[in-house]
Amino acid sequence: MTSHHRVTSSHWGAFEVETDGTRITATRPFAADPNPTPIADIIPAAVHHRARVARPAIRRGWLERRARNGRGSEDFIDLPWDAALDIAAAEIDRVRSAHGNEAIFGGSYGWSSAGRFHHAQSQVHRFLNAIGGYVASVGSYSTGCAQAIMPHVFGVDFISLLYEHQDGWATIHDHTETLVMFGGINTKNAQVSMGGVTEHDCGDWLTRFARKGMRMINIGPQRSDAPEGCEWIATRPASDTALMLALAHVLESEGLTDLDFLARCTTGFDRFRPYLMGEADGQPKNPEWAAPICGVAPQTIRELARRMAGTRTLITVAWSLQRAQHGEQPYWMSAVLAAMLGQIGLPGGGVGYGYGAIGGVGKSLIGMRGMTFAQGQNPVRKAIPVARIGDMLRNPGQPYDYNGRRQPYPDIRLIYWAGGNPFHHHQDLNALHEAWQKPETIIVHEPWWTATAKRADIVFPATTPYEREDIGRSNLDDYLFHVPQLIPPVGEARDDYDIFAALAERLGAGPAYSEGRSSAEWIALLYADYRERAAAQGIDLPDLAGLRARNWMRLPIRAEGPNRTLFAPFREDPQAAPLPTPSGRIEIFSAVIDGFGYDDCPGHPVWLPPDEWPGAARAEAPLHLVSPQPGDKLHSQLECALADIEGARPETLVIHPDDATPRGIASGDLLRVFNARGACRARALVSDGICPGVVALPTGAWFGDPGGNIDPHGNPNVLTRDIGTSRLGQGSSAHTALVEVALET
Ligand SMILES: Nc1nc2c(c(=O)[nH]1)N[C@H]1C(S)=C(S)[C@@H](COP(=O)(O)OP(=O)(O)OC[C@H]3O[C@@H](n4cnc5c(=O)[nH]c(N)nc54)[C@H](O)[C@@H]3O)O[C@H]1N2
Ligand SMILES: Nc1nc2c(c(=O)[nH]1)N[C@H]1C(S)=C(S)[C@@H](COP(=O)(O)OP(=O)(O)OC[C@H]3O[C@@H](n4cnc5c(=O)[nH]c(N)nc54)[C@H](O)[C@@H]3O)O[C@H]1N2
Ligand SMILES: [Mo]
Repeated sequence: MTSHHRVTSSHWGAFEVETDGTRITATRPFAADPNPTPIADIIPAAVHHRARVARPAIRRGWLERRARNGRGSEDFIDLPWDAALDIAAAEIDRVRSAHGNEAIFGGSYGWSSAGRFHHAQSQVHRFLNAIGGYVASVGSYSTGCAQAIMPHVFGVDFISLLYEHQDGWATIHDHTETLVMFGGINTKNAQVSMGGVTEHDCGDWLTRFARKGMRMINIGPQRSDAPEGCEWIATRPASDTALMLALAHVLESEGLTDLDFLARCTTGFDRFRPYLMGEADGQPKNPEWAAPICGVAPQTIRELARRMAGTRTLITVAWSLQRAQHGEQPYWMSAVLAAMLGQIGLPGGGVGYGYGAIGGVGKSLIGMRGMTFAQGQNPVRKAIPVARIGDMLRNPGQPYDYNGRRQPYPDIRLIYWAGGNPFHHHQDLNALHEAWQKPETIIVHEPWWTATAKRADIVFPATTPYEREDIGRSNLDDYLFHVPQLIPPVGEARDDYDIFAALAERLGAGPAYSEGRSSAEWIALLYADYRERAAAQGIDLPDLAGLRARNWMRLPIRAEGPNRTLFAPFREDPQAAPLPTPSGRIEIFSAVIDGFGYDDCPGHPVWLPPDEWPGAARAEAPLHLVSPQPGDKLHSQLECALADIEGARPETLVIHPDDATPRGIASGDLLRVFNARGACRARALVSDGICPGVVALPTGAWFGDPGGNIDPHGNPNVLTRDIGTSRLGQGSSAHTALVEVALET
């Protein structure tokens, strides 16, 4: 705590922190990072912000009457730690005795902070497991839909596909001639990565690609999704599957399909082809059919298809495409299109997912997994798809479909959240606010008074990473950090670990949770184990004292030269190296999915119009809203301090001149953005860098007023729709929403 300039690591990278012993006074870029992000600049203001939770707090109506209504509007009463812990432990015990542990929801989704030990997710799950279990959640808001569909197509789980089986940047640089980027590759998003990205190199790679003469084509609603200088084919959101089908139609009608690859490495083209060519439904999926759907001229589609067939082409797909109703379809169809091009398994060819979505994708690293704090076993073997929380709260006991299974939603009485902000991340927040009044008790750990903390009954103040010691390491990065404690805890904040240990003790599960160890002892143990595994791989690491003294080090795990993906041996000999799909090949038609009988995700990719998109626009909501990730922060984190900056809020909404002019809107104007689900304020930015008929409002502004009132800060989730992508994926459909925009009077 005495050191004054130390390096710390975060989801947005490493940075130097300066303190006066009790307060963070400044941050500075980390010297080894060629492109440091400015996200850390706001840390001093955020860490000492008036929005910090100072003391344990209990909502008045809950404390006095166990009242469930009043969440979000009532005041809180501060309590001493022991009193608050006693009350929380007694309540958890009451719920588990009266209703069983399956009445406790501990999915607790969220990014919380980086750091291997102080990971709120692992800790809340370990705690709830130690006291008898909880209802969990599976998948993510990021890629939940892809995680369900892609194993049916390629046989590998989506996360390992991303991180282990895709071409690295160097391979793309050396081999790709045409880079077709659905949803772009956005360096704004590559600022962050789960657990951290130390060298921000995505932008440099894109510059190198351009310098080499690679043709880079951004396909999507916003020009800014790819670096300046890339070609931009402006398309409407949710139309990618139609465009991909049309590209496939051109290949097939012009004899450009790689029939040999299809025969050797795929199954089911014979089932898909009649749909593509229109023999099945009388509608050929040709460029003339796709043009009015996606807004791209037929000739542009034809030329692109020919170019893709004639050069080494890598199709990349942003994660945003699957965060929409029927998000399974563009993902599956991108694989089918790549298979028809026949370049899967060739270096720099085929298809890849999420380049630029986070900073780690494209870095080729060898081995060395991170340290993890074991969560234990969950005796309650129930988990919902993560984005279905609203449905779960609204429909206890009702059945829901998910990837071939049908199960009833559990009846939740107590929600425990640590390290996430559902009143940032979930869709249709006004509806969530209603559903949120149903459980008897809601307990939240938070450093800040977020919209979720304000809607809890019991709030425990958590430390930030600057207030505790940890180890920093991401599986997608090649640096290792000792994360020093830089300042004492702010207010009465405690580490999540200590809060759970105190509760576990009161619930008779102290030893099961803590095994008698302090945080410092756990960190020493996790690191010693990690060091041993490193040694087995021939990597010599200092002991903990040594790492503490060094603060950080680069690990020698960067793969040199082009990498070889899972698909190369498969391509060479699909018999000898089959994929782990039922057929051993890439599944263009999936008998398994077909067998589920879902009309919203049939046996091969199809174009299904969403319920809300420009083709279904109505007078009261004519514009398609996309809500991308914010460039100035990570989700809703640090927002309290960013919002203090003069003129920064409400958030900025990008709108095309064709849509702005008839509404009398100019850049800088204050807007009301609304639909039947809710309304928020926003600040206009009129730009021809967005497709007409589409508006973009980033996520992350703190949700203000519930109910019919207008959200003052510009949180798009008052407008988004809370439906699953389909019965297969049940992912978040954040990008499926129609809105109207008007000058705020
Ligand atoms: N409309 C729309 N909505 C979206 C998306 C979209 O594209 N459009 N994207 C979705 C996606 S992909 C994601 S991943 C989610 C992100 O949603 P979240 O991950 O829930 O968002 P964060 O703001 O990162 O929330 C993390 C919370 O943890 C708190 N925290 C930080 N460190 C600690 C700690 O050490 N202990 C504790 N107890 N708390 C801590 C922070 O203060 C913050 O409130 O949003 C989703 N929502
Ligand atoms: N700075 C910063 N970076 C982040 C995050 C953050 O909060 N801040 N969050 C991280 C997280 S958790 C995740 S999951 C990733 C998300 O990574 P992505 O999901 O890839 O990113 P988004 O920003 O949601 O969307 C990228 C772009 O896709 C375009 N788009 C939207 N809908 C469509 C569509 O239907 N078709 C096409 N072709 N394009 C479309 C939009 O113009 C948008 O700008 O980002 C990560 N990176
Ligand atoms: Mo995400």
